[in-house]
Amino acid sequence: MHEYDLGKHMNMNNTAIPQVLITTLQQATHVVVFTGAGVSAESGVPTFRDAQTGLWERFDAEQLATIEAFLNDKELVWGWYEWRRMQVMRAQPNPAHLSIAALASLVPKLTVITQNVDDLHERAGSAQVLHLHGSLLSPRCFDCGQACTPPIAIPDEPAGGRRLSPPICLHCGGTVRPGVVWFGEELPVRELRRANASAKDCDLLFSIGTSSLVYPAAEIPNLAKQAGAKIVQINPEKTPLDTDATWSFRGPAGVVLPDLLSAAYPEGGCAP
Ligand code: BV8
Ligand code: ZN
Repeated sequence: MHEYDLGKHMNMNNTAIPQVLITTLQQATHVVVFTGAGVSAESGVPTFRDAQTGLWERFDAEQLATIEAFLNDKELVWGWYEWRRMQVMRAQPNPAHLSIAALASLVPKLTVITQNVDDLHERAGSAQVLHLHGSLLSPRCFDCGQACTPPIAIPDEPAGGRRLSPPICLHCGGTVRPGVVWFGEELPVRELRRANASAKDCDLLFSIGTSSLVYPAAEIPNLAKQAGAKIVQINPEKTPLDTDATWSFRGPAGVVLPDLLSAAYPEGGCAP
């Protein structure tokens, strides 16, 4: 595993990008970008494992992101998701999202796979994003599965959040739930199948801003590696992927990705 070192290709943000990675990216026919909550960190959206605050500070996210937590206290859990949705709607895509969107016009084929439940990739311009863990913006009925449009008005949320009653399904009168995949729930079959197929087909996979702890999503970089792809990890912290990554950049995605694009595409690359 190559940890990037300064000095080789100094450029605007002083990030060193190895020439072999630049060439690998320039010659790639299919690039996969696999993201986690860290890619939205520089947009001000807390990551999944950041300590909870306010009303939820006594919980781990993993305790709240379960069907049991919702059935046990719908108002507490629905309030958490609405508070998170409001944070996302107030956030803007950051240079990491914009670089990933720009990459689509710089490589022959790009597949974006995300574990995130925000829409910042889409708002940055990425298309056909594969959401493995659902979305904050697609609540559905707990009972009949009918899609439910999220409440339009963003409540003027107190900083610490608040308990909120989930909406009632207009189709069957059941309870609306967040449109995310909870722990213990199956991932969407179509998205996971397409994500796995892309991982096996690509020649270069970026794993960006994920602790690489949640399965089966965390399997995706390994599928790519086993199929012969090179793996680039971008994360300020160490993760279990360190041993399998070809290159690991210990830095924020919003700095490393623009550097990488400007090093690989000095003419075409855009500094988002
Ligand atoms: C299932 C939606 C079975 C909800 C989420 C093996 C195989 C299969 C399952 C399991 C298995 N082993 C264990 C399991 C069970 C479980 C699991 O994986 N548990 C873990 C904790 C061990 N998996 C499941 O339950 C899955 N379901 O397997 O069902 C089944 C099969 C058939 C039929 C029925 C059932 C479901 C998992 C999905 C759970 N839902 N999210 C919500 O959001 O509320 S997962 C949740 O974690 C988020 O989606 C998040 O994206 C995901 C991963 O976290 P990260 O994205 O990595 O975020 P995190 O905060 O952890 O890390 C952020 C990283 O960013 C850090 O490393 C940080 O250093 C870095 N960073 C910070 N700033 C920056 C940065 N990086 C770059 N730049 C920066 N600026
Ligand atoms: Zn219903």
